[in-house]
Amino acid sequence: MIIRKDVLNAIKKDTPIVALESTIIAHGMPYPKNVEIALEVEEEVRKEGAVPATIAVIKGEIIVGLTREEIEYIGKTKGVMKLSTREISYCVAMKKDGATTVSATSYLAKLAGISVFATGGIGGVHRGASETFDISRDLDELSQTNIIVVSAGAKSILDLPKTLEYLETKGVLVVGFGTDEFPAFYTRKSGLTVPKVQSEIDIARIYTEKNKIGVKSAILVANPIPQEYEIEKSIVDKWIDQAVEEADERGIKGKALTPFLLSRIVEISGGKALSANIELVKNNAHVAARIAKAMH
Ligand code: PSU
Ligand code: MN
Repeated sequence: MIIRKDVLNAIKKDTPIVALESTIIAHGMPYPKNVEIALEVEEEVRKEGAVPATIAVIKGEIIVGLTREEIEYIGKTKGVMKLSTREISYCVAMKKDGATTVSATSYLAKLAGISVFATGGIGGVHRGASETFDISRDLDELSQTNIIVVSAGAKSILDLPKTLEYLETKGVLVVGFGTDEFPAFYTRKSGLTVPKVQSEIDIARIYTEKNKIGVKSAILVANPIPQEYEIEKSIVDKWIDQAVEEADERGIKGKALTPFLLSRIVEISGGKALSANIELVKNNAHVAARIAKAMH
């Protein structure tokens, strides 16, 4: 594993670091906007005085703290693998390029000694999972990895009630950042209740208590999209229902399903979904950096 110098320094000195994923770059947003956003998200972390560490595999090397050029490479190269935890070793041994999902990023961040990670939305239990068994590796990885993940909840491309049930079964604490409602990515509301925290200090304290009693699972911080960028639920539901229906008709499943849905939603929305996505990811990076600071 290559840990870049600024990240390694921060790990050694125990100063704030925020891990960032790369699937959102390679498979979550279109080029060149994806690269622009990835760099802006890193800037958001730096502004708060924390060090960003974007993680990916390039030509078989695990890299923690991609350079600008490497972010560009992951953002525009065709055929970059989408890595959940199980594929990391395959990608490394076969000397391929891979973008890390929430599961692989959590795993590698923790391995490097990083405890805070910001993303957009996590994977979860897909609609129709009782037939397809499609439950993202993200959920089980969070149950095994002692890390704090900041996300804007999850998109309703997933079955959100089942996703929360599964997280409970797997022992993952979900808290709402300034809210007692689990946010649904583009919208602040889902109708599902979660325990509320007021600030980054609360998160740091929960993490400390969790470690004192030896609970090893992650804390999922559900951070709603800022009000001014929120999209009305009835509009979002239409985009998502159409995308899910198209995936069904075209028989898209497994690993390809989430990337297909993400890109179709951006297209169907005429780019509106992308703008909201950008804002919520930046907001998550900002909150994650503040949590990382509160832990020191
Ligand atoms: N959901 C989003 N945006 C994303 C993803 C999910 O709203 O970018 C990405 C993340 O990298 C997540 C992965 O970890 O998709 C989950 O993929 P799957 O559903 O195949 O497990
Ligand atoms: Mn899946």
